[in-house]
Amino acid sequence: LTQLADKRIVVLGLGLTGMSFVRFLTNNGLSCAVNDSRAQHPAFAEFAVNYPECQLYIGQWHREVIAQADILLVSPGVDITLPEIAENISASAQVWGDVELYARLKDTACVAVTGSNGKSTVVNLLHHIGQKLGVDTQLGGNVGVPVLDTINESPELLILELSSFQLETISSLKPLVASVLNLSDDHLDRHKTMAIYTELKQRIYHGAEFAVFNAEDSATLPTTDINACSFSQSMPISSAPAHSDLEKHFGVISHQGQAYLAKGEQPLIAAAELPIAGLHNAANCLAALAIGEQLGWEMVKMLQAIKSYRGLAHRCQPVASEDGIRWINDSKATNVGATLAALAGLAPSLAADQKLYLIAGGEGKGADFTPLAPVIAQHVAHVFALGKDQQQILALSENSTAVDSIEQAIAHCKKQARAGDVVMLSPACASIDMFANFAERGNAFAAAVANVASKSSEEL
Ligand code: UMA
Ligand code: ADP
Repeated sequence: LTQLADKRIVVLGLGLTGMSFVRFLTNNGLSCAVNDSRAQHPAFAEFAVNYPECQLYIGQWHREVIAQADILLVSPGVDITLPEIAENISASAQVWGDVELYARLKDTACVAVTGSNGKSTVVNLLHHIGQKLGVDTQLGGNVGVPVLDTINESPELLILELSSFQLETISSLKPLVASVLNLSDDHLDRHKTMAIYTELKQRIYHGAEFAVFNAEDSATLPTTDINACSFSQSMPISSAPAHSDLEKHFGVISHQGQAYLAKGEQPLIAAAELPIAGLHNAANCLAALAIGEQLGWEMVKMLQAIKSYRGLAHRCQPVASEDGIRWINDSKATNVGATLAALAGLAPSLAADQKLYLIAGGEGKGADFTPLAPVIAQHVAHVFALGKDQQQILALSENSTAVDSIEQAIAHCKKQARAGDVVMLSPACASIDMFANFAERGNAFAAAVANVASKSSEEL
């Protein structure tokens, strides 16, 4: 804590992370100034009552407040490259995110996982496996648990989900194992280019003892010299990937006429036995197994534990209904890569006469949607487009219709779809133009399905 004593500390952003900074500082007898660029929020009044020792500046980024900071503690959603922030940071100031501050204060054994998609699934799966094996694991980071809120606990292993936003302000973390699962276009409205986004994701390997990377995604290969092993979801992997060799490679092989997850040539578990469907989830399981093995976890026990994992809500999650239509909530698909994975994962389960309807659109974050066009042409009967970037979604297919709401999209789908068909919400976009978050969007989908499920097409 000597690093913080007698320093002028400024916290940027008053969301989950900002509040965790303030709680941590005040619990340790330190005060701070907080700057949030929103003009108003119910949290502000509450803050003034609960933390009278901290000053709150709102409505804009306050040049003089930022300029005075010896230590700037930054929330991940705050873009420190904005001129009104960057130009005012003193040359001698330290700029830390919450994970950086945690790593400077405590050296809890940890693993760190990033990637454009699959992070939450992999960290939750690792946590599940760890618990089944009797390891005292704890989740933290982008998964929704600010790490400073866990600083008084001492788990055997901290399992961190890290976003590119968080990696931007991390330099002291030393994970036992670090992994970049995959890289596709996301958050380019903030990071501007894929090169910058990739460089930020690669930072997870700095300071790590071991890397687990995706052999089918060259941008995930560590650019630093580090011991590593790889995983991949398609078979066969023809040549040993760099940094690794086939014996250490976690992939999918054909065994007794079935697809099996395997380590090298050694079959581990039939893909059909996995509790979460789709090839992308096979990749997530392989990544978790590779990470777990590196931690010294016993393979047989891990395979047993995987079977009792239940997937997370809003990720290719079936919504119960009695009308025979397969309604699927993939609201967490907030970028193009996730929707591509969901379509590719679902398509093999469709019979020739079964149709797939897609509901997509929202805040596109500056993404290039065109990779979706050929996949939609191949697998999707009709697209219903909504939200801020609706026009870009409509442009992907001639078989598309603009809708104003999820409810309207579902009413259209209910009229067109027959028993056995699939209707999937997989937006390829963030939800913030229409909803508080992806969970609220997924819940709206499930509620609308429940509402129309019992109605006949004529009643709609
Ligand atoms: N703020 C401003 N001006 C800005 C941006 C933000 O004043 O320009 C303020 C806002 O008032 C906001 C506050 O800063 O309420 C804090 O915002 P934040 O956006 O950093 O959000 P937190 O509530 O601290 O939550 C963050 C992560 N959010 C983001 O990175 C956007 C959460 O990930 C994470 O779970 C949490 O820290 C704990 O680590 C969410 C997320 O959407 C799930 N992550 C992105 C993703 O997964 O794609 C990266
Ligand atoms: P993240 O935490 O990185 O957003 P999630 O596990 O929450 O990842 O999954 C987000 C979305 O990405 C879901 O819609 C899911 O279907 C899709 N997805 C999950 N794993 C992968 C993967 N390995 N590759 C591509 N898409 C994936």
